[in-house]
Amino acid sequence: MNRLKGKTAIVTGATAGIGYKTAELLAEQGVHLVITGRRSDRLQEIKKELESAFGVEVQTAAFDVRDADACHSFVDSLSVTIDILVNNAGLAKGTDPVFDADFDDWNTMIDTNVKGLLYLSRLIIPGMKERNSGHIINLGSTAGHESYAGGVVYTATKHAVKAITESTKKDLHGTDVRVSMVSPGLVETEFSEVRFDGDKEKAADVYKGMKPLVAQDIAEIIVFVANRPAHVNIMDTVIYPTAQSSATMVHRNA
Ligand code: NDP
Ligand code: 8X3
Repeated sequence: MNRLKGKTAIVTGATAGIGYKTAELLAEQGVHLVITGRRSDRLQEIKKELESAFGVEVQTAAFDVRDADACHSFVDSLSVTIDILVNNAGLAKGTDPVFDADFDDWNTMIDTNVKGLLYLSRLIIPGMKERNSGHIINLGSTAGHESYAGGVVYTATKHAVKAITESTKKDLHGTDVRVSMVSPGLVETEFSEVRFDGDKEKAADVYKGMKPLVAQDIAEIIVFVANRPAHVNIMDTVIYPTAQSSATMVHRNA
């Protein structure tokens, strides 16, 4: 049953990867969209593509979620009521150990994955609470359930997303606003290229000899989570590729 048709969702980080596929699959269900990211040309292309393929309304907003003023202006400028917020924008930077890592990389991850997600939650939830209706879906990670060497701050940010999701649910206790998290393992998107500053070879090595998840796998789960009946709140879903059993256990063909 499609319970999503006619609703409106914000998808942050919709210019690539999981966010882009989520926007597409939501549009396929008849959900109107507000898509965000920093690349305005990509947002315009995706708007045209989804509007013509699915006949939904797609608004775009190019801004950096690390910028609190930009988040305020974005939310102030919204002309539609938001039913679903998919807090997807996020990234990893580097795999250096704690004693050797770059402060800028740490700040980028914390400011994007934690503070950006918090800013948008803080600004969107009051309307949902007032209407006693809405759904926040945060992108966590298996890195929010398990720490690994070389991921000191990335894993910390995703552990933070888990804590934020659980606290947000409790802050909204007694309302009909739902709060969920989706926690994937290895998904082949632009993620590793961003992590390794555009080094395509290093990025490809992450998925070498194994079949990783693809954005569609996760987008389907986000749509499933969003499409549950109003009395069902999925708190978290942990999704590994079959070839992965933990951060370090990845079965690869020789
Ligand atoms: P991609 O790199 O493919 O996409 C990331 C998206 O986030 C892009 O649309 C990018 O848009 C946006 N983004 C990044 N930084 C900012 C910013 N400062 N302001 C606004 N938008 C931003 O990665 P994925 O699709 O893989 O990642 C999406 C989410 O899923 C992230 O939160 C990630 O941590 C999480 N995740 C990913 C996994 C994976 O293995 N790929 C596994 C588990 C979780 P733009 O560049 O246009 O700003
Ligand atoms: C992304 C998955 O294993 O690179 O969240 O941390 S991992």
